[in-house]
Amino acid sequence: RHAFWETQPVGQFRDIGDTSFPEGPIEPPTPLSAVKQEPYNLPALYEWITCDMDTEEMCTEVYILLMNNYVEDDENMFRFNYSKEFLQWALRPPGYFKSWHIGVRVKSSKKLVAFITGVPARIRVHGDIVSMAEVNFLCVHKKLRSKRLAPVLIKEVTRRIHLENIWQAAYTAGIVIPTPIATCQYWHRSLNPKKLIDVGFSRLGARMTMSRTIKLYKLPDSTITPGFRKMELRDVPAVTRLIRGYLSRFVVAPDFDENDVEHWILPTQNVVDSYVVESPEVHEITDFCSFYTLPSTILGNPNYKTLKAAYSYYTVATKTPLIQLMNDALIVARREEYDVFNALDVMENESFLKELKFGPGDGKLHYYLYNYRLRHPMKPSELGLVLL
Ligand code: MYA
Ligand code: JJ1
Repeated sequence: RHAFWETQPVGQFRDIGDTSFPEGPIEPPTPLSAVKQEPYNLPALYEWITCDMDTEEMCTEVYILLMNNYVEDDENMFRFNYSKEFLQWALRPPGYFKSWHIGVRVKSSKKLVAFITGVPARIRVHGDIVSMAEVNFLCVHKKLRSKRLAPVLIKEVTRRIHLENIWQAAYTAGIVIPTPIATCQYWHRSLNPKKLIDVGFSRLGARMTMSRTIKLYKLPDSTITPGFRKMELRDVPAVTRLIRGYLSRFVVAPDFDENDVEHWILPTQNVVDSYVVESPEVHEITDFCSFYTLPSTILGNPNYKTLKAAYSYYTVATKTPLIQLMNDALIVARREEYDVFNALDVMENESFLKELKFGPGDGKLHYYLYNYRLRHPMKPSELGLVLL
């Protein structure tokens, strides 16, 4: 069934429910000297490259490969269109390794035809903080599909991660492989319902007219929470305290320090947006919310080229009601001309989705760990991790 995944140190379907396995690493680390020193073999026409994401040229090549070949919905109507600025942000967090940004070129033409990346992260699983790689942006050009190139890419990124003495990884996918630690549901909140309906992202509900639908999703022009403002560099210590406290409740969550928060949460134009609530009385940061920007190309629509989507990222409410905080996030996203606000049912998100008029999408997102076994699969609400 899974000729490749059955050979890998991941939970196997046949072992589900078997409580005789201990939680933790599936295989122990090997000495670094025992890690294969040369890259895996590629078919003869192709060659490995390490992508220097500092250069505009390399970023552009990766951007174009992904723009034309990355993830689509099940009816091939939309394709993720990560921006260059987003890729630079996602791939260069504190302590990143250039060697984990891996491309495959055609030797003769130098055309980039495949890609895979890792970035380092500390992830807590129950009480243990584990050094991991987050693996993302696995992509094989449409013309080279089903030739078993993906397993070679995965083995090569694994080898390069092992060379940095890291033995675990976290990743997500829209498909089911051995074996999800959690399966999450995508939810969508229309901000620009007319466009969403025109492009086939959503449908007019039963007994609904366009004007009733527009009214249903209408939002106020200004946010409601007093002291709600964009996050600034000076907020990093307070936001770090809030997020660390909050994420400690979940079974699997990142272990963010101030450097991580500065990179991952502090606003970056057109990439990630964050807002804090500064209590007007005592100038204390009591809450924050964040979302990242990931447009999708609309495939084959004569009138519209892209769908501008915001994705709920990390949110912590200690004083403001979570529903009110997220409603303010919707208000700023609408004001900044996002068409839709997306969220997964992770963390406490279920508590606001229905009330704020999100509806379930047709997509699921499965979460995975490499070389780490969990005794029980998790509910989405036990997951404190959002991958990009
Ligand atoms: S998820 C996003 C993945 N990208 C896309 O969906 C973009 C569009 N699709 C493509 O580019 C291709 O279809 C891809 C597969 C490249 C996905 N995760 O080469 P093949 C297995 C893991 O003939 P292709 C993301 O980026 C498949 O089950 N495995 O197939 C996170 C089969 O194995 P098996 C996948 O369609 C990535 C084999 O590959 C995925 O031409 C995390 C078939 O290979 C998938 N998304 O190419 C990667 N899709 O026979 C794992 C297919 O066993 C990281 N396959 O079923 C693991 C941790 C590594 C680091 C460890 C460090 C310690
Ligand atoms: O965006 C998604 N689905 C949309 C569009 C569906 C188009 C036809 N297939 C959707 N729209 C309904 C919205 C509606 C708004 C009003 C309220 C009710 C709902 O459902 C889906 C997620 O739902 N996205 C995808 O399928 C994209 C791929 C998801 C897997 C991602 C893998 C990520 C890789 C990680 O590295």
